[in-house]
Amino acid sequence: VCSAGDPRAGTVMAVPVRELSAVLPAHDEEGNIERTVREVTAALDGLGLDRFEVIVVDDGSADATPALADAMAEADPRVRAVHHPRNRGYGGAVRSGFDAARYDWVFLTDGDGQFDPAELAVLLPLADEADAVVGYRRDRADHAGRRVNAWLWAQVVRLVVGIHVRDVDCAFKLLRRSRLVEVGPLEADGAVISAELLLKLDRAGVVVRQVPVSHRPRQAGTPSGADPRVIARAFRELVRLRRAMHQPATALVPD
Ligand SMILES: Nc1nc2c(ncn2[C@@H]2O[C@H](COP(=O)(O)OP(=O)(O)OP(=O)(O)O)[C@@H](O)[C@H]2O)c(=O)[nH]1
Ligand SMILES: [Mg+2]
Repeated sequence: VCSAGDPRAGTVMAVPVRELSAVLPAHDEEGNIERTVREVTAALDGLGLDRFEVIVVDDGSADATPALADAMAEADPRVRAVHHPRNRGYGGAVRSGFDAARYDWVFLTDGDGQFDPAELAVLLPLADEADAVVGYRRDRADHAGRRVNAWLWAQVVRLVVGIHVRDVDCAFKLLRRSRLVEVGPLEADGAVISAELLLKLDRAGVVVRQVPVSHRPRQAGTPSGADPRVIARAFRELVRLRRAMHQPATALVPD
């Protein structure tokens, strides 16, 4: 099979992405992070980019993740490690990854290896027509309970802030960095960051393309999406986001 990133496909010249910063949030991912970084690096290597970097955002991990991230950064100059002294949450990790990114395009994916970075080749050519190319999970490789939770959450997000993207929380996003800078600082520390990001991009008029991607089971570690504190924070931040997004609009309505 010839993918868009494959020189045999003859489309490499058409790909507008020449340099890319991959951002990988990682909280206690000692069982996954090395494999994930290796896979991401190999995938990016195969795309014929001019330059790239892989940024591991260790979000105050209590396991071997920080040491592994440092060792990989030491061994490969294209890998960088960013550390949070304390755990800040998924949104905090995404934000510091975005801040650390130096190249024109940012590829956000999870440090737990649930996505296949080779599929970035499918997203890249679409960057020609959209400044945000985001994945949606064709089939979620999660347990039924987790899937129900995720579905409910997606409905709540849709109702509360009105986002019409198929899979808001899919951690497979290619974004033009200048548009990230343009939308201004993101504020959520938790899972709401994904909704905040898409909402702000939409308000800024950024064209978003959606692409089906695969999703693989977690190989090691435990999912934290169902942690009651994570959920409580998500709801708090969702309400805050709604307020923030609706205020300017109502203020502009002439009386
Ligand atoms: N949950 C969580 N994840 C974090 C945090 N900081 C960074 N991450 C990373 O964010 C990514 C997504 O978290 P996951 O717990 O895998 O969430 P998920 O993929 O929606 O669900 P599961 O994989 O089923 O847990 C992973 O790579 C985590 O390591 C944090 O404070 N909480
Ligand atoms: Mg995961």
